Amino acid sequence: MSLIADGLAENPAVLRGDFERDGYAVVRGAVPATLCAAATAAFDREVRPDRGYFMRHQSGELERHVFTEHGFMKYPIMNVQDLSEARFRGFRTAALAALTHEGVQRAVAAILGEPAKLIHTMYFDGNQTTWAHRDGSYIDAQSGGMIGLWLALEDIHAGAGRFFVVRRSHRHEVMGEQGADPNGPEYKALMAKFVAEGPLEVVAPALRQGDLILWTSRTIHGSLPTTEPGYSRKSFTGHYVGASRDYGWQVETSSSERTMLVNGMPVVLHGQRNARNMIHARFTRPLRAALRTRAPWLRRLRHSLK
Ligand SMILES: O=C(O)CCC(=O)C(=O)O
Repeated sequence: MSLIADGLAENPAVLRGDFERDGYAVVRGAVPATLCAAATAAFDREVRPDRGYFMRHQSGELERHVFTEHGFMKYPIMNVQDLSEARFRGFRTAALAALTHEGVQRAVAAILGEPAKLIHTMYFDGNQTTWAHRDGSYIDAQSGGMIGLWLALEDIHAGAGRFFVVRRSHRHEVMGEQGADPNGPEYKALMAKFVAEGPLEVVAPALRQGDLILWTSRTIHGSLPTTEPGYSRKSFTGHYVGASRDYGWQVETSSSERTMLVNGMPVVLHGQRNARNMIHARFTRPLRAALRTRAPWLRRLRHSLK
């Protein structure tokens, strides 16, 4: 396993070497505990009690919170940078401060070879048991090279459903994955089989508050099933590309180019896409459902008018 303890600033070449060889690396204590705690406290204060709609990673739709039996938000929020500043100011500010913190910037720049741009984010509280996947099947820098980063906001308990990577999978093809829909059951089954049956090692490092794990856009990763549901896995994910690079979606038709600067780092805003999804979740979907429900009544009415 690639472990870099504190010596990162002095030795970015070691980090880059480990990352390129294994497809991932761990950086200890990159973000101060106070900032991690501020983010989770702001989540509890502003976001957890909110009954509105949030963009979700699993469905790609705006949905209300679903809570686990222990009261953790089950499905992560996608793109915290797009949250309303008026309603979630404390959480959004702390989230972006953490994901653009100097310790994060140094780690991603060491790997990218240039300062980074943050293109996609997530916040985790409970565990959705994320299916094994390569990020590059969904989103990547043009011609590859995006980095994923998971920041532990608390000490992550072994039973909470730790983040895992498949070591050296970035250089390994999975038979049948080419052309499979990354949101479809075939892709997910192929990846799950590959994780379960090898031949590569699955690694789920113990991460403490403020630690990072970074991985390539081709490294297969996900989250282990939760075995002790009383533990949360509070964390952020950030996906970064070199600031001079464009990015693109494999699963979307267009990519936002709108950015804001946080701690000097460009952060991509996906708000318009959210607005479309909001209209869909609040109006189109319920209207379609209502029309479906009323269809027999409409049919009867039409029939009696004939
Ligand atoms: O922590 C998780 O559940 C998975 C996160 C992930 O897949 C990602 O950030 O790309």
